Amino acid sequence: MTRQTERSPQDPPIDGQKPPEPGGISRRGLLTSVSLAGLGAAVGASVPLSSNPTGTMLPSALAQGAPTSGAAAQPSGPQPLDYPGKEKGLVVLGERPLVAETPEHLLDDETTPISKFFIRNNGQIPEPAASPDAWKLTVDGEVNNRLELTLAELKSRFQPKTYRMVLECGGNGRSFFQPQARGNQWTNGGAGCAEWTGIPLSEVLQAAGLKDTAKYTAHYGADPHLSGDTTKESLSRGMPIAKAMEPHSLIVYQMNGEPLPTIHGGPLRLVIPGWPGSLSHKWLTRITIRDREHDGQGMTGTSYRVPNTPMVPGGTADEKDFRILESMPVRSIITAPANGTRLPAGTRAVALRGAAWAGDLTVSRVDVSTDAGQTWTQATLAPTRNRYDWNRWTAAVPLPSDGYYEIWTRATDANGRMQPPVAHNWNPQGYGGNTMHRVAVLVG
Ligand SMILES: Nc1nc2c(c(=O)[nH]1)N[C@H]1C(S)=C(S)[C@@H](COP(=O)(O)O)O[C@H]1N2
Ligand SMILES: [Mo]
Repeated sequence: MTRQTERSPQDPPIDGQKPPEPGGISRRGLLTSVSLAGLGAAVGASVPLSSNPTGTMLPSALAQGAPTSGAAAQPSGPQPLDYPGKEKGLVVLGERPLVAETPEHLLDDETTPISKFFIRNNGQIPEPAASPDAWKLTVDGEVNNRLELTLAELKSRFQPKTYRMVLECGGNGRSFFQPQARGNQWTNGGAGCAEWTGIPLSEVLQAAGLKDTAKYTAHYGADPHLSGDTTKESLSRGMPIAKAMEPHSLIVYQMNGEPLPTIHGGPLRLVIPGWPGSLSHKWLTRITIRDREHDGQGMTGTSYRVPNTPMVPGGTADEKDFRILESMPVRSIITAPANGTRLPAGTRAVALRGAAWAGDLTVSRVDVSTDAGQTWTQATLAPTRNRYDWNRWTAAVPLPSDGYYEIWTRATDANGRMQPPVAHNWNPQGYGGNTMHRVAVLVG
């Protein structure tokens, strides 16, 4: 199949515009009547800093043109989300299918509330299930006992587990690739860390009895294809049996203690932590066990795949030389202060908060810099609850004078691999973009 699962033809055209900075300047009441002529045109009452400083090596304030006539000049690019139960601060990256990301400063909670959790669809959003407990899941293929379980049976037959775990879109960080890669232009907001309650997939597969020939899963859900064509899947990915059997791979029916909302795949979804979010199939109806790698929608071509041999950025891909993206790369974000924050004149230090995670790996350290990486300060990592939880981190950095600063963060994973300053290993659909996160602040 050639359809690109991280960008469908129905997506609005990418025009390179970045969302307006929804940051907390005016909300913080620090900047209600101050002129900011020296930094260019203002976006509303915010300091006119790029909401996406990492997209370029230019200083944040110069990284992109800001609208020239204040708050009324809405950029033609992504818009604030207006969706029931969701914060308006989420940013729409695509309307059909609906895709919205969470600006980094809205990921400041220990556990991401449902209202702030990013949304990624490849197809239509199904109607809410009339009676969730009657939802049916079929497990078939290379198994000894084909299972057909209702959600009620699933709950009564197996012991539930609750884990707080990061769910991250495979394309998170894509917007930092140059030239632009195909797909939704995620900054760092295609990720969140929620408490997921469900049944370990391993227990259900054990109950089904895996045959010796069982190699790979294939996932199917109830979301209709965007075109309405019932012979097409919106998405159908799969994983090696070993990943499916990991204790943290769950069939989930609760999010943050609430019944799983429809927009997040309710009543039933997979959560396969550490690997691209596309494995965490929503509105899950069937898992077929295969004797070979899956070839469904999103498994082939350059979808969720990265090149073995480094490509010329923007060049032609040799799809034969691509491998399936498995564990996601290490990433850290600054969740406070928000990009574009203005601090009172004379402020001489700023407390930072953030989060870091590393796919299947743990995070070994997080460092922050206020001088474009010339010097670094090590952040303090809070403990995680399990290997797929994120590390919250804190740090304090001095601000020697008034003026403009960029704060950079970089995390290093347990294998010693650190986030790069620029997106590395360009590929047509922009996977693995894990550049250091940068926020700009203005003192005085
Ligand atoms: N059935 C179905 N499941 C799906 C998708 C989809 O389009 N259809 N999108 C996947 C992708 S690409 C991601 S990143 C996650 C996003 O989950 P969320 O919308 O709950 O944040 O769901 C995955 N599960
Ligand atoms: Mo995704």
